[in-house]
Amino acid sequence: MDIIDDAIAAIDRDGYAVIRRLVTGERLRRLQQDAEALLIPIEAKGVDGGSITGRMHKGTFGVSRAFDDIIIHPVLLDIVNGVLNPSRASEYPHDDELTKYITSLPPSDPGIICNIMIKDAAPREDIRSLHRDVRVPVPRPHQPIVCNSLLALDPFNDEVGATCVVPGSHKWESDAAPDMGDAIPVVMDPGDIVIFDGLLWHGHGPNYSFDRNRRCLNLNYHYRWIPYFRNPRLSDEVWRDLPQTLRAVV
Ligand SMILES: O=C(O)CCC(=O)C(=O)O
Repeated sequence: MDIIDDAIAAIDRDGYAVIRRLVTGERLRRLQQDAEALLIPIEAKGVDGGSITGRMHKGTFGVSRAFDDIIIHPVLLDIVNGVLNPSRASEYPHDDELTKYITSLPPSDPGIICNIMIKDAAPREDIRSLHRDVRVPVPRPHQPIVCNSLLALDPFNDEVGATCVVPGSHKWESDAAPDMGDAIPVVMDPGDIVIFDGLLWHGHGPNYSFDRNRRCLNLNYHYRWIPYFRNPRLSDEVWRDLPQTLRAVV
């Protein structure tokens, strides 16, 4: 068992895995700076009620080359390809319905695509409610079709709104949302990454601090046939210069 197999087994069993220190040192500092430069204000829910100014950046791949090497980080890609590999995944009760649904769709490239955005939990920002990232009309549970991940750019802990997960909930049949009290925080240092099955119930806790942002890169890998999350098209000039491994997943 190595780090990749361990992570794939944990995602299969618990719905999520954390890889420590995926990015470190100078590379991490540049990621923090590049993410900070792109974040734009949005309206968010405050812990004291009412709205506050939060921050986010969507469509990141279309405007920045600063994260390309992270999208194709070999450890991350090996884990994602393992999780989203139908012959490697365990059997789930509704795999047949999933196959039937996929064959009913117009033919599509069978590959995997990554959508990248930057997320923040701003000081005094309230929770992101628990949710699943998979919305296809197939009964649950079924094989993973979305493998989401959040690369911490700041410390993730109970004070600043860590991502929280309900372990094992990717195998639940019911789509009834669990209580926030059922979720546990994913405590991480900057450079750590949490990778999870899109069927796992997850969200983030409140950022109680007055002055600490909780930023992350959100890399969402999923099958191309899923009709959401599309990357903006790049100009031919930019596209030509991208490595083939990257072109295959964007
Ligand atoms: O920002 C977080 O910690 C949670 C993000 C999330 O819920 C998602 O990407 O679906």
